[in-house]
Amino acid sequence: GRIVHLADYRPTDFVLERVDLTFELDPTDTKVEARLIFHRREGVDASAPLVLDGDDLTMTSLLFDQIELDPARYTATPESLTIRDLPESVPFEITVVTMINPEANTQLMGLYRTNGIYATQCEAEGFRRITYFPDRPDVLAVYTINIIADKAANPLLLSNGNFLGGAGFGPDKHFAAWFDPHPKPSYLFALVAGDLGIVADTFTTMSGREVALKIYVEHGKEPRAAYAMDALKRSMKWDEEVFGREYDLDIFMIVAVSDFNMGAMENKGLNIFNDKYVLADPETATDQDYANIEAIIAHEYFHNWTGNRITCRDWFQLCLKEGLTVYRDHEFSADMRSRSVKRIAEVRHLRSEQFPEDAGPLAHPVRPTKYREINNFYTTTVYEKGSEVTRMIATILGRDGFKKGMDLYFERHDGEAATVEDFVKCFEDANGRDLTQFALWYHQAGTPQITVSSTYDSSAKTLTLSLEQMIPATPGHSAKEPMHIPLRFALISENGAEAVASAISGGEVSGDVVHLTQRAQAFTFAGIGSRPVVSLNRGFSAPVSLHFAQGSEDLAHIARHDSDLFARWEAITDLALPVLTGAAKTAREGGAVETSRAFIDVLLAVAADETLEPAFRAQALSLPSEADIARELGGNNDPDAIHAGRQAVLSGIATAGAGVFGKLHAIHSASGPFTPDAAGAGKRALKNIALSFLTIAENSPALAAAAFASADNMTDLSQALTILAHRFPEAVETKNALAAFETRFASNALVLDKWFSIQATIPGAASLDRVKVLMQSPHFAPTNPNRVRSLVGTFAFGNATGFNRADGAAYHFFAEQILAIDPRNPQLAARLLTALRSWRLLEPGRADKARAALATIEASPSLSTDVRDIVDRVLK
Ligand code: HT7
Ligand code: ZN
Repeated sequence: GRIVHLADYRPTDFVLERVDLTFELDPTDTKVEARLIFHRREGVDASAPLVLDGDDLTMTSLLFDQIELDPARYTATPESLTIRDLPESVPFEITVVTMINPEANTQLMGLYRTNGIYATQCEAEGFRRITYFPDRPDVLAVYTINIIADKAANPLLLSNGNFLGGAGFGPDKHFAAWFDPHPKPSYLFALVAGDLGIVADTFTTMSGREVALKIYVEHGKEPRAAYAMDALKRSMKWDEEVFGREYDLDIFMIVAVSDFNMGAMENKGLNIFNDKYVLADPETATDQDYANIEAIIAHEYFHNWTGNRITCRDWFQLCLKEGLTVYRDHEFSADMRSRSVKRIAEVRHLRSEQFPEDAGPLAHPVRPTKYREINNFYTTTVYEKGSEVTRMIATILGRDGFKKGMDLYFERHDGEAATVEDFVKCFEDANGRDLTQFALWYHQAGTPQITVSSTYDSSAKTLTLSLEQMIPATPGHSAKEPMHIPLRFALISENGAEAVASAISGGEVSGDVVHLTQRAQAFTFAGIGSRPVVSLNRGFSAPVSLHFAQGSEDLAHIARHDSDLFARWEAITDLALPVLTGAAKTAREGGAVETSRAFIDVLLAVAADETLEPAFRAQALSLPSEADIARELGGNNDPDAIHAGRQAVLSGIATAGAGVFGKLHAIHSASGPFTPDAAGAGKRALKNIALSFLTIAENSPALAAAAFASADNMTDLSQALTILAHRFPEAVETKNALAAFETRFASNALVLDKWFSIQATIPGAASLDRVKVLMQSPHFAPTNPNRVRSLVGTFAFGNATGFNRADGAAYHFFAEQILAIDPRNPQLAARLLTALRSWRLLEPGRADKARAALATIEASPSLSTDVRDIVDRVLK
């Protein structure tokens, strides 16, 4: 594929006025008739042809104003339809018929079949696999959809908008018509047909309109959609209360399907979901599943305003809808749950996924300027860093200023396809603030590195905070400008109180935010009676790495006293990292790891502190991951040593804290009936991490086996199984538990995904053979993305010692898998392949073997554009 550049953007030559589509559904021979009304845009040359996009299309008929078009006037290929000699100014109608084969569509883009259900996925460029079309997000039109299908097999015929009507159609068929009054781009088109169960409810909007809510799932699974429905109603209410946004159709539908490339899709009025993010009950869903469902239901619903009503001018603007909508779903979850605990989870995710992306060969700005395959830009940088950039706007402008900017954005751009510049301008105009420097966050890739030092002058009673920023070089961009970095801070005095300080020099300080805008700045604060401890980047106000040589006593002080729980967790992390990197080095040298008593004391004090919410204590006890340690070490990494060092630290904590963990486990084991809310989840998290430490201390599978036997919910059951499998892979208790789990959930593919993942992440070199055996399981299906991700994906992304086994065998296996998946589903293959993006951080032996595996992929003559794009960039 050729490279697309932002700089080449220009509007279409023809304006699309209306779209009428008629589908005659058939598993292998679906007929699509598209009637499109266009007119030439003012000022466009009268000789310019109409060029429509296609992908793998077969055209059987083409009419111009209802009359067959002379073949001399058009050129049709599977990839495009060009029509010449068109009217200079009057509107005209094109009627094009294409034939498509949903059954053969394994890419899951366009119209496909999954378990007997017809479903579509059109973002980003799937609509062109259905019919010839100006398939780009700045072409907005009103759609009418007619669906004709066999009645017995497809009692449901769904599309976007409001239902117009339906009737019988011949002896065995019926039809339905849908009309969506809101102009939309083609990527938001959706069609679903088939036989599904329905969960129905209603929502009354703030202006008193009643909206029908429907969630469609496989028959028999209706009870498992109750939580999703509840999350949907809460999302609708929250968007009214917090953003003033009301729903705008008579019906809102969600369809759950089992073959899906991503989490879900925000099609107007007809969201389509990976069933993993709809179905839940205590027996089959973990607390994490519940939290994910709540977040993704909200995310897709919120797109109705941020993405659908206001969409993107082009795909370079993807963060305009994604970053903003992630920010909105983060805020929603923070309001539904514990704000600090939610923030900790967000930052863990950002650091483990986005920071490595931003530091490696796939780094790109939040608003990229070129791409070869747009599917590869649905990245954690666009989504999560994009959300952090939105959050910083709110931090800089304050709650009210942010709200004013958002209101202006909705008012000014409703019904339009907008750009990042349009978005930023709304905040500037609504607040009278220049955000030019701030906007660099959209344009400069790389995680800013901030070096910090502080000096206290006891005679002048001043504190000086010196900050220096460095933005690392990223592919294609080495010289970077200093950015506007808003850092929340507090000065904490000896007794734990927050000192009131006034900034006297150095730059802008507004409230509790220091604005770092120059390469180096020193801020001085006056009126400080004794040396304070600096708590910086509270709440993770900026997505940066801080290099602050803070003594461990200061960190322990923050960990014990900061009123911001996020900052306390961060201080614990900062205490843990040197312990863990030190342990990895010691383990690599073959030495005996000793864990600092001071660190253990801080950790156990937090664990035992009954004034703190259980979910927070569980987070504090979940030490930085092996990937976090690898990132901190920064190169020449040996995953086995990192693992061994971390295990030794865990043992040290387990032994010293056995008493504390015993109590926590006992208290929270008797915590009453299951509720999926945050409070219940927090107690389970604390109990289960206590169980894992107790198991380490006792070095016996007995406790976990007992927990497995008595669990009354999937969180406890899967945690117990994980502890057994990861600690005692060969124990009879583990074998029995794995077999019992498999038998009990044999008919529930989503639960078996957990069974695959738990086994795929058993540490050590032997896991490769385990994964190979599991691929032969009757429960595994190489064509289903959830199965592939839970087994191959979890192994590659989540099993550092297994995937990086020293002989390189797992890289070789992985390359084979990528080459096998690619012809079927390029999007899935390309996404999995990013597991190798940080290969350069490995020690030379492993790095060479990883490079060789990448080279075999690169040498394949028939790669998809998706995989070719990733492998080329990762090797460059
Ligand atoms: N806007 C959607 C992103 C998306 C997608 C979803 C499913 C399959 C393929 C896809 N390509 C892009 C999901 C979202 O961010 O809400
Ligand atoms: Zn989204």
